[in-house]
Amino acid sequence: MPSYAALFYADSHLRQRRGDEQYAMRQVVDLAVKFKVRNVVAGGDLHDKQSNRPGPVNFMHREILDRLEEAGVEYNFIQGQHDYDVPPWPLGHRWAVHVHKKTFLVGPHVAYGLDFQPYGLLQASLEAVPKECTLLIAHQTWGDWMGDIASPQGDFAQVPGHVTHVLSGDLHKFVMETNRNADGASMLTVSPGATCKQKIDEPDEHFVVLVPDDPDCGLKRVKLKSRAHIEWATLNRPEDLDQMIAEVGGELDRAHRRGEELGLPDDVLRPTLRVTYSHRLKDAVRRVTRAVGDRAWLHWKELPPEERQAVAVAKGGRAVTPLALLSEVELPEPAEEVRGLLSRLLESGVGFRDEFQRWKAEQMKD
Ligand SMILES: [Mn+2]
Repeated sequence: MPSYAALFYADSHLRQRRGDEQYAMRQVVDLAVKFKVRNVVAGGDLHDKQSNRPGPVNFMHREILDRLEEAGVEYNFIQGQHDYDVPPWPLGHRWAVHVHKKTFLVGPHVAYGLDFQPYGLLQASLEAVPKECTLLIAHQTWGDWMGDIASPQGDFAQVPGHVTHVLSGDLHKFVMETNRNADGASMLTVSPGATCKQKIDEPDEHFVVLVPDDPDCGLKRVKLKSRAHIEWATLNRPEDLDQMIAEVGGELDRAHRRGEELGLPDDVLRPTLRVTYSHRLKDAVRRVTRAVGDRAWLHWKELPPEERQAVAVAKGGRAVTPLALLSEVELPEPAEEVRGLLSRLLESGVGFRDEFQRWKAEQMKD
């Protein structure tokens, strides 16, 4: 078995919720110790918010960073859009090292870290990556991947030619593929995905990535254990609902048993169950809630009448994004002005508050 120099994870979104985020971070430390890595590298959106509750911050410092310090495993991090703050949250612990615009060693690589960069600043920051760096640690929506917001800040073709590897947070989905850098050379681009589901429709499986000491060995992904998710087939007709009421108990028993076999802790044992149902089934929520009781976290998705569903169909293979859909929806009058404002806000992504202030200032002038 090759030896591993570093463990990379991203998008842990620590917060006080059902315990999934905390369970994932405990596994990150366990794996770092098990694989005897020299450093854990964290790819942004580590806390869920810029302003956090004391619980998750205490957990991160008193449990995760204390344990890494005791084990002598370095902790190098960058920030994403969600947790971005000055000074960064993890710096409340003496062991954490903020690697934004710094070089540091990750196995055979000289790595370079970049906090989330808005469009424009990213291009300038990429040009400034020192020549000796072969690994970029980032947190961006890349055009090549499109991310979960449809306004990428850059493309892999803008990454300098000396970079051979990019490890990036933000996508909330595992991807490991080859792309071309600015020199047209092959570059391995990796997104580990989030450490647990942040939204109900995100992937069920979650990973961290190990970087080997030997440059000739490949990167290795390791699966984290996660809460089970059950996606129930759409309830269209009353018979579908009757069948679900008859079968859901057995399905939940099986999920519970599998979770116990995996060794999931008590607070991660209860599965999530998403029920998609037609608006015509007026008693679906009441009957399913009664049948499930407290054995699952229920998530609902009511399907609107068919004529309204048509809006979600992509035109000519175009990606379905909020921005793309804006031309399809009916807006209150004055529709053109509303559409203009909405598209500006959607395009500005996380900067929407500033964009709104600019829009407001322009209105005052007029
Ligand atoms: Mn995120």
